[in-house]
Amino acid sequence: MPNPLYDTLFGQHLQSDAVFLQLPGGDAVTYRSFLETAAQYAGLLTDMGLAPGDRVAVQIAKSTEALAVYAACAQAGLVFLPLNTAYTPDEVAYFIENSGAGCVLGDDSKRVELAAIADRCSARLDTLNADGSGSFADKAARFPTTFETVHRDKDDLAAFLYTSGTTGRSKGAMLSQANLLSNAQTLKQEWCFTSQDVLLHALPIFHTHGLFVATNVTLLSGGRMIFLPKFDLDQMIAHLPGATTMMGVPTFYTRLLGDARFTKALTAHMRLFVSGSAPLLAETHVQFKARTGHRILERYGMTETNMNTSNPYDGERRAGTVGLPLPGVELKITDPKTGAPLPPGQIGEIEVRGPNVFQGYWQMPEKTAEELRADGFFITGDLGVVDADGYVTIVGRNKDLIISGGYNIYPKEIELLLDEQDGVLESAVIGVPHPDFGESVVGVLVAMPDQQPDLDAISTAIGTSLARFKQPQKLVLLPELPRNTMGKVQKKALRDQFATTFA
Ligand code: MCA
Ligand code: AMP
Repeated sequence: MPNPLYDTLFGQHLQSDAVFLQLPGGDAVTYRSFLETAAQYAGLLTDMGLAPGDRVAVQIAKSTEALAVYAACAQAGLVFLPLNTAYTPDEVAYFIENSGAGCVLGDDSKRVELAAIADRCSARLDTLNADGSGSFADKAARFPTTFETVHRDKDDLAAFLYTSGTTGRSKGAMLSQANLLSNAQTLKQEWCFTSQDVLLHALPIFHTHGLFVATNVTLLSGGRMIFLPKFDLDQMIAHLPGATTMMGVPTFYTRLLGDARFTKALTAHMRLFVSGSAPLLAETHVQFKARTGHRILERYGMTETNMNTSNPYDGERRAGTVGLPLPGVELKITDPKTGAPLPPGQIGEIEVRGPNVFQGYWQMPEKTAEELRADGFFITGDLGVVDADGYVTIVGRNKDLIISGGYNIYPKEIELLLDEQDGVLESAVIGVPHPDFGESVVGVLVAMPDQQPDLDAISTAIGTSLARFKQPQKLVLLPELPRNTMGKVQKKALRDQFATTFA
């Protein structure tokens, strides 16, 4: 039965004995064996009573099996909802509750906490560990290695990815089959991927970059991935000779450049290096070219839109720009106050429209209406400018967002927790330059009158509710927060004051 996402990305490889995943220990997983595992998972998920459109929340370490859950959801018509493995139980509870997930898959080490959440939300819980063991794998082993693909339409939902908000809680971005497929097809074409490609994959697979960009493009091309559990410098250096392409966040590139083993000879055979998720400094682009002879191809995207722009494969890759709108993507720069289009050369808010743009936020029609215009343009919250040749440069953000090592951090979420701590009157959370992560988090606190908040105790206290990467690397006390005449906290002044904290 037709199911565009499954058929196009996965189904075409059902009989293929080509290698899909090359694991660091030396094992190789063929397309056929990967899809047999996925079919068993699809059989089990369906047998558990999950029906097309139901959500499957997954907080498991990067592994062949974790990726097979994605394929299984596509085949069974379920909505895949991957979660950062760094999220604390408090954070996970919200996603499960908000999405109404019918099933939760987690690591055995988190079983107790997840069981309490699943119980409360009437969701089924099973475990799946990085080594492929767990109750889910045990049960799935009894299911056939073939599964009759569930009929789905291109406009049916395929995945939810949660993205934080400037105010309030995280929002579930609803992505349809067509959203994912159209972008994968465009990127394969634009970046010239073929079945001969071997992608060095060290990104997490719970976000757009590692899952929908890197993995979907490889699947569509029938290529192979060297599938590393995470970014590790020694592993990257060891596996680069076997790769043809690599995708990473800027931290990957600065870390590689910081290692003397990363040489022109090591990368001479490479076809393409892609960077995104956070700004790549022009300086990094230039250093990379000088060291390796390669020009990193920078592109720009979002959870809600997948990829919007890309520097050209053939043609000039301009340092400091995110390139040109991808085919099929309309991009305009608008006045943030009025929404009126601005001419080339003027800075404004970036808006995009195209088959890549998501379907809205799950059960949040007001939030959706605030960011997705009735005419289909999505207001990105990024500030940019388009030059005479059509190249887009991102010059800042109209949203209060910190990007650390490619992970998004919304200050409001941290400020709400800091404000609750003993002796704290108010707080402001800012991102300041960091040599490794690009930006890092500083929490600025104001004490209640005659109180002396214990900064170490506060760090520990917020640590139980916030993923490690969101926790401020530094907390400081100020007598008061700088405010403008309207009483609004001047975060720019704070960013300037603390700019050299991690220099
Ligand atoms: C780890 N830590 C971090 C981060 N990652 N802190 C701040 N920001 C981070 N990104 C913490 C760890 O918990 C640890 O804490 C300490 O920093 C040192 O860890 P380290 O070993 O250095 O980190 P790592 O494991 O090497 O990870 C760094 C990383 C990783 C490789 C940059 O964060 C990563 O893979 N980032 C990619 C994120 C990504 O895929 N983003 C795409 C989003 P402690 O030692 O104190 O416990 S999709 C997106 O943005 C859009 C759609 C797009 O355009 O792609
Ligand atoms: P996310 O919410 O994780 O999808 O992050 C999307 C945000 O990451 C965008 O709105 C941008 O602010 C930022 N981003 C992604 N790619 C780039 C890039 N190449 N340069 C600058 N910022 C980027």
